[in-house]
Amino acid sequence: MATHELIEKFQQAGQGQVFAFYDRLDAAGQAQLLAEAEEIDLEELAQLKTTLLGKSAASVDLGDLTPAPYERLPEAGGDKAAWTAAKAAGVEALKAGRVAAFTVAGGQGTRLGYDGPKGTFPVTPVKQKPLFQVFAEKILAAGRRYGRPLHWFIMTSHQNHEATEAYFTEHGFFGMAPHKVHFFRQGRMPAVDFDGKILLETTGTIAMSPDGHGGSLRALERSGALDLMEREGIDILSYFQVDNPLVRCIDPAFIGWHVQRGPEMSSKMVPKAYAGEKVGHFCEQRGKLVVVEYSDLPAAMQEETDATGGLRFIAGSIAIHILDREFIRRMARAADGTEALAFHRADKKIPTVDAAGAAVKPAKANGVKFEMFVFDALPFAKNPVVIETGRADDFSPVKNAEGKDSPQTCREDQLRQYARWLKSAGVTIATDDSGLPALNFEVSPLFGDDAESFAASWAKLSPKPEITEGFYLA
Ligand code: UD2
Repeated sequence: MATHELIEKFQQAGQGQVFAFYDRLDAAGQAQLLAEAEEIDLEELAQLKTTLLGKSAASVDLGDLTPAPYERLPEAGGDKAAWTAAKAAGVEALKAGRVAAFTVAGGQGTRLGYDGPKGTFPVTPVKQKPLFQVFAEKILAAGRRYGRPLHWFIMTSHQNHEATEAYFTEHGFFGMAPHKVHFFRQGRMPAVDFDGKILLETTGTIAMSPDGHGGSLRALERSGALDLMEREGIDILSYFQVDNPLVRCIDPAFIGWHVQRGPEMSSKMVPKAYAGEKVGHFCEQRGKLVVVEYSDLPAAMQEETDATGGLRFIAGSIAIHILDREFIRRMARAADGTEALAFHRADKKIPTVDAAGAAVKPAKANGVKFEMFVFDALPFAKNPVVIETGRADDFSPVKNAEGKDSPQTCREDQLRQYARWLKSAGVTIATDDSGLPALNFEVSPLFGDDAESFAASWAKLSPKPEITEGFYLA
């Protein structure tokens, strides 16, 4: 679009303030501002002004919510035969090369006090492998097991895209074939003030921020990832977050449940550990599956108990999903808004400039950021299925520098897992009551990434090694 047309479009939309200082910028500055402006969908923004800005920040529809049904694990009373059949179906899909891994890695390690793409944060007990390496080795292991090396899609953000790519190059893609690892950037949304006016961050830049992990659906389409999947015969995307090294990146039983039910999106749940745990809640609402975020579900509902005394809204979302390729495409293209993911608003302190162009550091929230959440696609999916997973073998995120969900809790959960694997392979190892071994050691996912594969590799070792402090099993 020609420069004057673009500026005029903004003026007509009541957003002319974006170019208030345009004449003061040098040519490069002008070009940058124009490029940012071009990213903005003014119609979408105008819609958000009517739909979201009128409401208070926390107005989420809580009507008619009931707990969502889910498939229980066999050990929790689920149908063992159904789980066995699901696993077999998942293995089939993997052997047929229908599956790819997908990580949303747009976030930085801000809460961790870590400066850099979160996937580069070191997490394992001995080798201090970064999150990305743990996933790469799990994906490699699955490729070897099923005879079909997997593709891995990684969504980055503007902030960390170059750094992420450089990191993989520097580390030889952690053993993966570079042509199987695909990086693409997520989209951005402008921040607006409470009247819906786009905020400038500086006189020459717009206050832009990532559009949330829900933006992954659009970004998968826009980047050509869906077309690449189609060319490669991949129709199943295994979705997980960058912060959780315990995740089974490729879980045949989960894939099988998805395949057998023929749904468009599937999710894993864990029974919440305590009422206030910071996870989303799987609920049903007027016949649809929905996730209600912890920050949106009133404490009274989070604490509600059922007839057995357990939490009524027990099903916690740990952000592990499976998505069907064509479902993603449909959601990404839903331009008429009927099936498009809704935006959530977050009121924030957004650094900006005043009418004279001087920097303003607001002391209280002065505007709104917009984000989409991937789980908001669930109500649009046909026959979505939620399955239970064992927390100890699927979920231990690194989110905070200390306390809950910290590098320490995550390291301990990895050690407990190794100890359980050793135990089930017949090796005795001293642990405390929580199953935490006294020794610090590490198992590479390439040696074993679940009890079964661990036991198989262990059986082949002769002589058996002694597990000592700092031992690494690779
Ligand atoms: C998320 C879920 C929560 C629970 C929890 C489990 C939301 C809103 N909440 O909480 O219900 O499942 O995870 O750990 O999702 N990301 C991007 N781009 C963005 C924003 C996020 O790629 O624009 C990625 C980020 O890199 C990370 C993931 O999404 O991998 C989760 O982001 P978060 O840390 O904001 O989510 P959190 O911990 O609040």
